[in-house]
Amino acid sequence: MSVLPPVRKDRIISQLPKYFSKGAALHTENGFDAKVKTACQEHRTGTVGFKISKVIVVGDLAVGKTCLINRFCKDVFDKNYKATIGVDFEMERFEVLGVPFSLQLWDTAGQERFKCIASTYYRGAQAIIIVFDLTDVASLHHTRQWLEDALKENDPTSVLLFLVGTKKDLISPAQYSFNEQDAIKVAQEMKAEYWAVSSLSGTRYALERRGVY
Ligand SMILES: Nc1nc2c(ncn2[C@@H]2O[C@H](COP(=O)(O)OP(=O)(O)O)[C@@H](O)[C@H]2O)c(=O)[nH]1
Ligand SMILES: [Mg+2]
Repeated sequence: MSVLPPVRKDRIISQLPKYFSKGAALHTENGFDAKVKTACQEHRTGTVGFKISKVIVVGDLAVGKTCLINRFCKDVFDKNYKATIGVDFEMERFEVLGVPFSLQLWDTAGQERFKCIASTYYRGAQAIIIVFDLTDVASLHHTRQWLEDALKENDPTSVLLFLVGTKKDLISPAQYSFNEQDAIKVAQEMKAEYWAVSSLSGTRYALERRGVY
């Protein structure tokens, strides 16, 4: 039997995280469903506790996908980080209402440069994070194509979609507000949840905005 370190404190989810923008959110409930809570308490979650969910991250080259994964997994921002060719994913362990849950986060090893990502990268994803650079409007427009490619290998009815704008630290609040309207429109069309982040500062803007942080 392998002995795993305890799940990190910030990976213990006991409350449903709130959406970033109500106009582009996958769920707008305040908490977990009573049935889910009861099932977790009674350890009636079936195979969920052994489940590994595959999350793929797609988007144009240099929009900040690797930095986003590094900020999320290691809470660091390394300007000089380069994805190691061949090392494909990071594993993150969570505990959701006391039930173990693992995320396998796949980073591209730079293949997006050639727009020919291997189907094994896309295949079997439970969540797709489509990333664009808030300072580069073309990268937002390209997100539709990235999604289309990723969905060819997945079941569109069961996969969760997130549209994430990065490098929020590089634009003024006025410019951001202007760009956000476009981004939310794209997210709504995709039926994706929209987030805006900065991997450099690590700030979770939505939470900051709501006064949580
Ligand atoms: N200012 C700023 N720069 C960022 C941010 N995220 C990424 N970058 C920079 O954008 C460039 C591309 O990032 P990278 O994660 O390698 O992009 P990828 O090709 O999509 O994986 C690098 O020079 C990063 O330092 C951010 O939140 N803020
Ligand atoms: Mg990268």
